[in-house]
Amino acid sequence: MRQAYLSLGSNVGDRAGHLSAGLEIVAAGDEYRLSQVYETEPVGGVQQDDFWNLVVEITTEATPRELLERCRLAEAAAGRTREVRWGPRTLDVDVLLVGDETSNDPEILVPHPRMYERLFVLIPLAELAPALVSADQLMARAGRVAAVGTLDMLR
Ligand code: PH2
Ligand code: MG
Ligand code: MG
Repeated sequence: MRQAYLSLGSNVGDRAGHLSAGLEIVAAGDEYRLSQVYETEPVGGVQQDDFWNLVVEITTEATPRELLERCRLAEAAAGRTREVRWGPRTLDVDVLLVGDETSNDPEILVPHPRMYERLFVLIPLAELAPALVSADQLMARAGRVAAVGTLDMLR
């Protein structure tokens, strides 16, 4: 068993509902811990509503591939369709880290190649696993990220 970290984000419809439903699918019965929910400014240049983002730590034997499959199932269950890259979505789930494994599979790169550029990932990740994020990494990033409470409070 090792700890895998996944990032969840939603900025369309019932954000707390999409995050909760997605979470049950990606955890798939494994034990998990959640960060708070953060309201975050959209990154990537597309004009759109604020996201709610969180990170989940899953204690699992699942491989990066298997975790990617769970992400796809969760996104499909939220009714996600093909959309603009970095545009609005009911639910996005990305695999960040899987223990200390590296995956060079082009469909599922681990560690996630852009995770250290994104404050909406680093802040909730640091809340769950402070040793995985340095102060320098946090300070080098800009963008509004505000804690809004636990998912339990919001749903
Ligand atoms: N996801 C994106 C693009 N931009 N911005 C924020 N704040 N949060 C996201 O989850 C996000 C984003 C593409 O997956
Ligand atoms: Mg994403
Ligand atoms: Mg994604």
